[in-house]
Amino acid sequence: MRSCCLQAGAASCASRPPQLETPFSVFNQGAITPNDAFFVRYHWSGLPTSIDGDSYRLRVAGLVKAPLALSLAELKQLAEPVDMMAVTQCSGISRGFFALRANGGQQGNGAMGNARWTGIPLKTVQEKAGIGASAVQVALNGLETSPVADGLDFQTALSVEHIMAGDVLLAWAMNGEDIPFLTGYPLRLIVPGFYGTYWVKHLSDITVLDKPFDGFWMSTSYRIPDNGSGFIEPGTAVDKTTPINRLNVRSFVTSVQDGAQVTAGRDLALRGIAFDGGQNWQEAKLGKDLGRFSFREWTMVMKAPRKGKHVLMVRAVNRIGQSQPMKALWNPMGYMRNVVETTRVQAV
Ligand SMILES: Nc1nc2c(c(=O)[nH]1)N[C@H]1C(S)=C(S)[C@@H](COP(=O)(O)O)O[C@H]1N2
Ligand SMILES: [Mo]
Repeated sequence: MRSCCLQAGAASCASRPPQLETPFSVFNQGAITPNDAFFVRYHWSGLPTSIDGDSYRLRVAGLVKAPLALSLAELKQLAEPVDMMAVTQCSGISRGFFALRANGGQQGNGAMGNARWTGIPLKTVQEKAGIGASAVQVALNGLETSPVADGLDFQTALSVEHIMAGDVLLAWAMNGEDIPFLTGYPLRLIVPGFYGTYWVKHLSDITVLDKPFDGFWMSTSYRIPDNGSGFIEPGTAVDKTTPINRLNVRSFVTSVQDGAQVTAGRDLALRGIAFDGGQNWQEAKLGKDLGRFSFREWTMVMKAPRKGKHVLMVRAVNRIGQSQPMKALWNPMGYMRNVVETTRVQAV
């Protein structure tokens, strides 16, 4: 595809940006989330309604020896393409389930997805531009703008060190097709193991900086308590914060819905998904390993449940012993929810 648009003749977005969650049943169909069911989230409604893949350029500027303006064709020539399975999850996923309300979109569990991304390491482009020795961070901006004059443009930043580690990708394909418009056509940043806020869509500008980026979405928003866990007791004060970063451990039952009826006395096959910020799973009954940043399917059999109510719980533990709390942990922005999920079933 040479260009992509929202819808033929679409005028522009309404005053609110599109927010779509993946229907939860999709997660039971496999470890890969299909392109047409992938959740969508934007901060501002000022999206372009069509993007021409031929005239698109990725600009690299700031503290570099040679500023760049690369076409998609040039980018694809820069290095051998890399394929990577990786989960993205909105920082505020499941926020709507907190008993103590947290500000922001009241999301359910559908603000996540796992896909196979194809692209080249951002590191390759940085090396081509030649990063200055005093470079500290890289600011990342996409094509959309705020519809209001004083709106704070959505930009995030990553450390030079993180990018130079090599696993951050500039991706043009998702599950073998061009990245769909609302998922970031024509180029999206893939930051494996990190929350969605860094996965900038319609990436157009990369600016190398000699100090930490001070834009609103890094300096004020998307920050968590800087206390190791990122959580605090409701009602206590937060003294220091740090930008949200790695995904924590999470798992779900996908085959049975909360409140479902099942047959008493007959084995109940259960399946689901689990993931974390890039550690490997150690437990048995796991599905195919699609890589350490991917969803991992799991299955098990619940031996002939007796008649009556049962509560199913799923809990993942990674290789270094990190797991999920039994009671939801909290922070003022409602980020990073990873409580052990419960699915109630009635055996009849
Ligand atoms: N250009 C752009 N990229 C963006 C955002 C945005 O508002 N604009 N939101 C970020 C956030 S907070 C999330 S959770 C993910 C959502 O990705 P998706 O829409 O593909 O699900 O995109 C990230 N990248
Ligand atoms: Mo997000």
